[in-house]
Amino acid sequence: MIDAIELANAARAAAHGRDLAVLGEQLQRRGMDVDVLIEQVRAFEVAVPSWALGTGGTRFGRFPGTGEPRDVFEKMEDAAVIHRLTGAAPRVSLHIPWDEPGDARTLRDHASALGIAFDAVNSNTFQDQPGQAHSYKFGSFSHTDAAVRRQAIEHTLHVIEVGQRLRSDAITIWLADGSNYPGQMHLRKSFDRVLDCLQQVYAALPQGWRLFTEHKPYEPAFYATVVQDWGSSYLLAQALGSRASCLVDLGHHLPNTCIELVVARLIGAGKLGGFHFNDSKYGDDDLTAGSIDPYRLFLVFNELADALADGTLDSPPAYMIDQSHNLKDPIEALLQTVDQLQRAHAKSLLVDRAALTAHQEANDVLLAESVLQAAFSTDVGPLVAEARRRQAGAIDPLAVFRASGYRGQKREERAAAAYAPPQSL
Ligand code: RM4
Ligand code: MN
Ligand code: MN
Repeated sequence: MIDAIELANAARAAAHGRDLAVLGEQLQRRGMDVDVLIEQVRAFEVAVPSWALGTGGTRFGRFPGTGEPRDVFEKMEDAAVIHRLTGAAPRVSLHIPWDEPGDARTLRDHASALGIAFDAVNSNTFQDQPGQAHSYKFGSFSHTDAAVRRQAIEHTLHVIEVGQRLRSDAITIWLADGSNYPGQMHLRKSFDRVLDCLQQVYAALPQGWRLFTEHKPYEPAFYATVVQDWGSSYLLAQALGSRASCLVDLGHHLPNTCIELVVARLIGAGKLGGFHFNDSKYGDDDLTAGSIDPYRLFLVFNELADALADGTLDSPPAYMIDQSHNLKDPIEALLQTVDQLQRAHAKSLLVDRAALTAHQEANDVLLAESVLQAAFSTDVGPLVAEARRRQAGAIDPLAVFRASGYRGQKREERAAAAYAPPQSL
């Protein structure tokens, strides 16, 4: 892949150089230094979710492609391809037990040999696992039965332990807990029980670890979800302590919610921990980031850029992807996603903050909005491509991936031989 990237970049070098020069000149006229921007885009990193490396599905069906990874070790190979091509995806977020590594040390070594490390680990108390003593049918951390709650806590502690062996330093907790009918669940007591369980997990959090609470308005609970909105998530993170913060999944908002406002509020409260990037049209659709509403994605990044520029945030929150690739090749979809995120991030850096502030202070609605539109409508393609090139990635990752024949090769390898797990397993 490395040779293929170099060859493809060389073939595109002249045209790319010209495009970049034109953009550089434009930006210079706007008082911006393209090299500084390129370095800022180079610093952007996002984690790839282990569960998005295979084809996803809906409750109506799943249509897997061929040559997909058969286990978490093969998922690391695919993640490494995404990182090599983009230079911006050096970590994987694991979902356990979906991607229970068995011997975590072996997985860490395998991943690290491929240049991949681990981001936040994710617990799963929304599905029953074979052999499990108690069912999560009526909840996990919110369950009325203390034995179920204990089992869910034990699982979460296990996920943290696996994460420690993988050298991860954060856990994301999304709970499906909720009710489908009025009266089914005591609305206040269920929340108190969730907080109590989270407090037990928080008390056991290893040094240097962070805990992210992730809210979601509905699904699978269709009447009342316990951690349904950013306010509930904030209450939990606040009650837990300084190492707990909120995770914003872009698909976890009721229609028309102003997500950038949610982001601004959490930044203001010092409780924005991280993101699950994706896009949606109706609900938690888990579509490719930037595919439906790229302006909204830009406006979210704009809040981050603003808070980083004025020092409200001293470092970016944890950037992670949470998508379900039902139709696209998962690697291709993730390459497209990273590119979209890099573009939104780059555009947010083009916002003329001094002008925006001046127009806001003067209540000049039109010019204030125009500042954002000027940044959003700039074609940052050459800038993002150059950032990737300097990261030893590809100017055009998707073209290199398609030309490499990687999926075809894996189709043969992964179909032909019976799967041989790495040796020490
Ligand atoms: C949920 C939520 C969680 C993800 C699961 C698979 O809707 O987004 O982050 O781990 O789906
Ligand atoms: Mn999520
Ligand atoms: Mn979701």
